[in-house]
Amino acid sequence: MLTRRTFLGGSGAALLGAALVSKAGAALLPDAPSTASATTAAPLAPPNGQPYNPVVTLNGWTLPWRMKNGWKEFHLIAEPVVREIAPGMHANLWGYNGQAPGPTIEAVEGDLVRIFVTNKLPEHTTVHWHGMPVPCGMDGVGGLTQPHIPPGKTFVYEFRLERAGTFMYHPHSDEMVQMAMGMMGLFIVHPRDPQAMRVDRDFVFLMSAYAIDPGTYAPRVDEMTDFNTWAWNARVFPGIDPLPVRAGDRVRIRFGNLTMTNHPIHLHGYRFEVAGTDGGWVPSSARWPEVTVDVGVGQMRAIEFIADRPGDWAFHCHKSHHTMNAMDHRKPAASGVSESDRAKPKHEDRAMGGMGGMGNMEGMEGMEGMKGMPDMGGMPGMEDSTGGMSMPLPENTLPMMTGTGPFGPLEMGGMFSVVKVRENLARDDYRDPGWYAHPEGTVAREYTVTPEHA
Ligand SMILES: [Cu+2]
Repeated sequence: MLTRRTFLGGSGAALLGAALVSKAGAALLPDAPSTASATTAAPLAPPNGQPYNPVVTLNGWTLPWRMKNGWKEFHLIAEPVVREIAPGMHANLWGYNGQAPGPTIEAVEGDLVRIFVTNKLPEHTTVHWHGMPVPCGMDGVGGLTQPHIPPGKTFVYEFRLERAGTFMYHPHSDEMVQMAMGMMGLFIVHPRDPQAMRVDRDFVFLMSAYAIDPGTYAPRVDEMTDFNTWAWNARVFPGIDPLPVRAGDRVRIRFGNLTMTNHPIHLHGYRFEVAGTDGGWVPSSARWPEVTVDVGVGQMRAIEFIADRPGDWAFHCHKSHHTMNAMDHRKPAASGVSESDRAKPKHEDRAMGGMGGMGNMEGMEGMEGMKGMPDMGGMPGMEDSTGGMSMPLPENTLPMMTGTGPFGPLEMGGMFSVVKVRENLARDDYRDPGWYAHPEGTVAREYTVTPEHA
């Protein structure tokens, strides 16, 4: 084990650790690349350092770095951002380098990393490296292991990456507010040996949730339980990009949960094994087949499977209210259903214009405020699924159940995407291949009595 002094190369400046960077030093800070885009960036092949197989961050990107005297230097800027949650809805969040979640940091087991954090928020912050073995003073717990980073200041974190795995970063400073505002990111530490734990496609995303009232743009940060926007990488269906996969690929999907409840994540068409947790890789002798894995608060799971069944396979949280977008329980009637109509027996309720298209909504209170039945003008890919009823949504508000597939409305929202497994996809092709062309005779169809069957 390196001593702290040799580990830091004996540099007096480096020994400041998670400390303030002086004004003179600020000119030497690495670039802090930023993006306004919420689309999935191509994997960033490492331009220097130890080779590795980069991950693909769903609706996200990887932060470039510079090498300096053997250190990988990254620069995070904590700042207010505007995130497109899905076409038709933007949220005023807090994040890093132009987006929330922040960019994925990728490096290699054994690397020395130096991460500059500049605080452009209106309040103090810190960065905690969730799950990572770091010196205690680099753990980022404001007040406990370091002073909070005041607005306008830059701190530096330095540590060696001791263990490969999937980690997260988030503030440990006014935490409830800053996490509710979307401050989080992924930190992937690749194995030193590029052949170890090798897969063909390696997707990552973070689960986050917000309380954004219909018609508004910013999360309510005092919310403790009643979140209404269930997101993967701060996107909701149909804003979440699909996961294109080449038939025969070994696929890994890693997901971390920084919401305030658990998410049973379910993949159709396959069984998978949990190959990794926040604690590291799971030995193959300790794995078992699953089709759903529950991810607790603050946990990470990495699932792996061989993509040997072509198709468009649904991939989603199995809590059905997490595959829907916001509905408003508090607003006055927006559906045109009066309080007296609402009190009518259910068969009368169903007879009311168009409500049948909502599916069976028995037992759901607050029908009068539901936002599932919008006027969809100008929102591509989100046709009204109710077949008739149409009323204006508040501005900046997504329909509750939305998305259109090749066979009609999907009636989904929130934490839902599609793993698209295709023959003849190029190794590095992550473009949406469109909808699956089912072989003839393999799609469920209406049964009709024909003379042969009679
Ligand atoms: Cu969920």
